[in-house]
Amino acid sequence: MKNLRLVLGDQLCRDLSALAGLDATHDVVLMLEVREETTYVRHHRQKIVLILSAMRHFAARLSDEGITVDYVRLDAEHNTGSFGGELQRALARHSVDRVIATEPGEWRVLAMMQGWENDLGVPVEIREDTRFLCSHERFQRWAQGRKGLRMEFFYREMRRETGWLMHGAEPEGGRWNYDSENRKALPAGLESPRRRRFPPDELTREVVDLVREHCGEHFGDLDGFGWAVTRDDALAALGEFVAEFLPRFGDYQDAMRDGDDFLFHAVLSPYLNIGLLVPREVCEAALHAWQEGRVPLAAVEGFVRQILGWREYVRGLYWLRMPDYAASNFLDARRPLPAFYWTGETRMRCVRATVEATRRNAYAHHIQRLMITGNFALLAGIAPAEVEDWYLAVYADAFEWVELPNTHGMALHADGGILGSKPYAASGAYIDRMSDYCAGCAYSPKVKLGEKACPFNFLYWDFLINNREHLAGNPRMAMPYRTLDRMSGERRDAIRRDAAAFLEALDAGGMV
Ligand code: FAD
Ligand code: DLZ
Ligand code: SF4
Repeated sequence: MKNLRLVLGDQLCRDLSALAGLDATHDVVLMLEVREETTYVRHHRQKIVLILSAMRHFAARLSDEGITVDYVRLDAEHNTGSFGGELQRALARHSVDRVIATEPGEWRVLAMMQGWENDLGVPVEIREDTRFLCSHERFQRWAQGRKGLRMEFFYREMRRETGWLMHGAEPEGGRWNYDSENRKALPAGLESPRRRRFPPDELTREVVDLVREHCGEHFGDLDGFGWAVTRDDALAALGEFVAEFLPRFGDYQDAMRDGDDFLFHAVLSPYLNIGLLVPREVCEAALHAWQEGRVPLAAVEGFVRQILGWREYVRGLYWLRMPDYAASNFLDARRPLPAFYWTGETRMRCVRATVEATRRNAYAHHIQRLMITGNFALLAGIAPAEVEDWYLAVYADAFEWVELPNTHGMALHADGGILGSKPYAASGAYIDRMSDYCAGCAYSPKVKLGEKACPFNFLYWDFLINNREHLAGNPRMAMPYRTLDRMSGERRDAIRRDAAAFLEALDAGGMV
């Protein structure tokens, strides 16, 4: 039997289910660079280079093994620009009995894939993506019959199942979660170590030129591209992270510093999400360092929680709830996305710094995504779909299965609390405590009203006022509503006035 085995740009893993049982004498691996995928949102140019270059390196690795790879380049003559169109052309080139694919990471692509058998008249086998630690079936079993789908309980079950950080039936150290120890601000003199970047080789330089030519209007710097595009280099990045950064990952997980773009974070999400690394080996590398006494328990627990907990949980939730999940808009947020999400032109230094870092690196760490750009979008009532398109475009690690629950659920509370028990809304005081942004800002986090006031301050209270009917009944919001209700009527009026003036200027495209 001759099979055509499709490998997508975020499936660059030698153990991919679509490659299982491959017979190199007959089978052909098909890889497709297509315009539709580079433009369904205007991806950051580094993200496109990362994916296309990693695809080309992966194809070369398969060829070196003696596997036949049919690789269609973006600028190939007659490239139709879509997966479906290119698969049809490939079927005319190869007479095969069957197409084998691994399920994609996005609902949009799964819907396409499910139509191929009918449209193309060839059997299409869609296999489960076995790179994850929790299968769809396992997640559904966990979710079944539960009133709330809190990540913490899912995580505990996964800890029990993997045996990671367990001492018999008990969590290592007696606690499941060391989150409360992961919220330190950065001490003034503490520098994060220099992080290795991977200078582009000839193949990557070719892709950089291609992307410069074809995606000129896309967001994002191309100069200084330094992502790993091979498994070997991604493994080197993992090794460096575990040795140099992980020991302090827990302590400063929530900190932000202007100009220090990566701090003690892993910066491994793009590699995990496109298949250069798999979650099991990443967690095991961290656990091994802890077993050898090189990493404290709080740091390794914090890290494992992100991957075994959050990453698996958001994927489970995405596939459990899609396609309806994306359509909800619990807080009825409708404002268009402000232009400064693309230009960075705002007087709010925290937002400007986050957008500029995003443009430089196709990366911002979790707290910048959640508590700066996400928090602003939540407080200002930006329409979820517009915010989601932005997140999907600008980060190298953004694929809908992971981007959507984080944006729609965690940052915007647009799912009405399926993912998070309360909105992550915060005023300027939080940002001031966790970063150095406020010191150089045109606004002051200490000032609550008037021209100098930090917009996050009055927008925070205005958000609570506007969303009282949706949020006041939430026990976790009781305290802020009590504080709001203790304010004088004049103070509340002043908050509303300042917020309205700010939002009017925002809508008019003024410099805010
Ligand atoms: P670290 O902070 O060092 O964490 C280690 C690893 O844990 C990451 O590599 C990642 O694989 C995993 N992880 C951590 N937090 C999460 C999370 N909340 N959900 C899933 N995995 C997590 N992550 C993406 O991979 N793709 C996205 O498109 C994406 N969009 C996001 C949008 C918003 C609004 C928010 C608030 C978060 C988003 N995240 C996304 C989650 C998180 O911000 C990134 O995974 C993280 O910043 C990646 O950087 P890192 O590798 O340095 O992670
Ligand atoms: C994101 C992306 C881009 C920019 N380009 C391609 C491509 O040309 N070919 C490809 O196979 N995949 C690409 N991808 C990744 C896909 O968009 C991704 O596989 C789907 O979104 C499913 O997760
Ligand atoms: Fe951001 Fe407000 Fe601080 Fe300025 S004062 S950096 S707007 S939190």
